[in-house]
Amino acid sequence: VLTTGIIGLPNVGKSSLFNALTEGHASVSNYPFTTIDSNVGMAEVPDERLDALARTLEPLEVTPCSIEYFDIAGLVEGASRGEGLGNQFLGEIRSVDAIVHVLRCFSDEDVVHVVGDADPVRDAGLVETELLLADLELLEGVIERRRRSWKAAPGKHVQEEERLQRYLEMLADGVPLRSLELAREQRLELKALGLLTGKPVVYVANLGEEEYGSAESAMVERVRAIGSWPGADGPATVVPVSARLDWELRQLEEEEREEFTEGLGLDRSGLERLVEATFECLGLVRFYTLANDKLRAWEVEAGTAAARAAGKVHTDMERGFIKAQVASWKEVIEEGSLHGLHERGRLRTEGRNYRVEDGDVVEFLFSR
Ligand SMILES: Nc1nc2c(ncn2[C@@H]2O[C@H](COP(=O)(O)OP(=O)(O)OP(=O)(O)O)[C@@H](O)[C@H]2O)c(=O)[nH]1
Ligand SMILES: [Mg+2]
Repeated sequence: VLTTGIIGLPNVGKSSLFNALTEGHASVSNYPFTTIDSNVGMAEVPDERLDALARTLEPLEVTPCSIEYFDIAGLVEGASRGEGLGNQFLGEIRSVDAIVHVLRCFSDEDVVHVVGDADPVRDAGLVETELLLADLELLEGVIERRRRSWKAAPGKHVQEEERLQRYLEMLADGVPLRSLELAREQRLELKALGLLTGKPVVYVANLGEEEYGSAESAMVERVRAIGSWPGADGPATVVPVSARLDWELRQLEEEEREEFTEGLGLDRSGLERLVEATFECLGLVRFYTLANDKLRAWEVEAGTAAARAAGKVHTDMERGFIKAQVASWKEVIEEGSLHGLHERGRLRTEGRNYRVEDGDVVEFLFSR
């Protein structure tokens, strides 16, 4: 499954957000460093298309995609040198796919701010510096260890050596590795090395209740400007939430929740938007299968070929792939059933190299 690490300064609302996302029970208090041992929880990915398909097809079982969240201790300046609790916990999120960086945009005198007033851009800078320093230290260690094999086989690892040295220089210049445009293989290498600044980031602007839902907060605009940092290639992805309120909303019955969300002037909860942004920053699309009366959502990288997507469902399906029968989720809903589309010859037949599109409903045919 997809994994995500929630980071930020202490007392910015990380555990509140975690609870809202996972219906979890992490402790939340107005003291900094409430979280010491990290919390881990799964969240089902809210999916309106899946819900609509389920209403139409009335399957026995519905399984959405899920995301695993790690809620770690607050980071502080110097965390990478072992200050506070942060550094030791950074290790726990080295293997995640994406980072959710929570920024405190609410003012509340009852909730201590470890640095001063609400200033999300300054806070983001402090945390980013800690990530850069942690990566610098990690990469120096890696290079140190690899140097021996580089020496043992001169000329054989030139590219690797140059690449890692280039990363090291970037980090030393304060440029996060996520700003690099890399081929898939190299992105996987960054992930395998556990380099934090190489992971995509979604910024969460944790707004006060009164600001939530108001068209566009000035704070959110300021956070978006984080994208003008060295190496950043455009405005940052920012999702406004109100962690405390979203958590309260989450605990309501669905009908009541919809009423409240509408009353706040929101089309969807911040949590749904966050999940969507996470999928987007990872370049993932969702497709759906209906087999044995079980409807299920799957995530794959955009551009994944049908045969490979079939392998996500079952390895046998990739090996024995014959063809895929495909319709968009909207077509299925319009028709009312896959069978109906089939009867009327409206299911497209696609080969193994067909690139699965977001929202496809796919039936794989394969030989055992
Ligand atoms: N007013 C207001 N308070 C909030 C909001 N979100 C969180 N808080 C409060 O902020 C305090 C800290 O929340 P936590 O979720 O524990 O924050 P954290 O980032 O996990 O903190 P540490 O684990 O100590 O790093 C709690 O008192 C929350 O109720 C919000 O949107 N508005
Ligand atoms: Mg916490």
